[in-house]
Amino acid sequence: MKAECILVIGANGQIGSVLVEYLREIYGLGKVVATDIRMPDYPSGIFEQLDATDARAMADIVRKYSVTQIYHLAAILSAKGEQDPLRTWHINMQTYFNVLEVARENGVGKVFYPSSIAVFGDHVDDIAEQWSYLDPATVYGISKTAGENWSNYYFKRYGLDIRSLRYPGIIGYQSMPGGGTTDYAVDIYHKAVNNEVFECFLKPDTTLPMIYISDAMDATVRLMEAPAEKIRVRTSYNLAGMSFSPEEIAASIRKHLPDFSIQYKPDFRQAIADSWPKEIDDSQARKDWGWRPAYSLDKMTEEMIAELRKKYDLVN
Ligand code: AKB
Repeated sequence: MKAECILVIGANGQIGSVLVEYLREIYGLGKVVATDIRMPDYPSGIFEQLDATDARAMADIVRKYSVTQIYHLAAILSAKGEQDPLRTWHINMQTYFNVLEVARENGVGKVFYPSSIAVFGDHVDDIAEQWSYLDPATVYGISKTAGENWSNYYFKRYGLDIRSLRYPGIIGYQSMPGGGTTDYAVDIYHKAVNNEVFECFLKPDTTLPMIYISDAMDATVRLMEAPAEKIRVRTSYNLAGMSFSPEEIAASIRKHLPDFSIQYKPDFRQAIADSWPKEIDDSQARKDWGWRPAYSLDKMTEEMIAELRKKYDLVN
């Protein structure tokens, strides 16, 4: 059996920084090559600086380490992407085309492509089904929809084993998100444990699909480890953890921190959130490769508060 060597692109981001550690625990420290355009604050394990728009540099790293799997996490997210739509399209698509071509030309066995609930738009009411219509409202969502279709094309045309999840908003204590519409649901915990008032950029009743980071890591590796014949969706799988609104997460936090206070000041991100579904039907993922989330809102809140208290040294 060929030994795995995994390349993670965008390793310093919200998902990447946690995923690299998770993969190293599973496959071994020397088997995961972390790359990012920025140097990490605290390098550990193998790290290479990589601008993923540079296909030649990416190919050099793939050959240097005999890479067998690529997790491509670099992207500009929904809210930040709206500031410069053409640049967002360029970065999100060029980096993915490079991954697809480098993987194809160098015999990389598997590719992970993160898609998003941002692929859904106004034609989905409250619940997004696996095969709901995709009419994204943001350039980030348009790029993810295109990426899903390119994944399917490379699978069908070249047999490249690409697997993908439509991530909801991801919430974790280890790292901060940047440039997303669901970011409020991470920031709120940081403000709460530090006894600060939280100013929310969404309205109180804006329900969005979310997932706890441990569930997101489990889903990602479970999908990548599933036998190829179980993977029946080659665009991207719907993935759900939980759904809640700002007023519901605030109520969950108040069970631990009764004085927590939230104020609402909706901005341009409200329109993005309004274009997304409230809930995701992930029954196809459950059926095909046995996906089950472990975290509810309250279970996540308990862990987030405990971990952030440790992080901020607020244990007693
Ligand atoms: C965002 O808010 O842009 C991301 C996403 C849902 O893909 N977290």
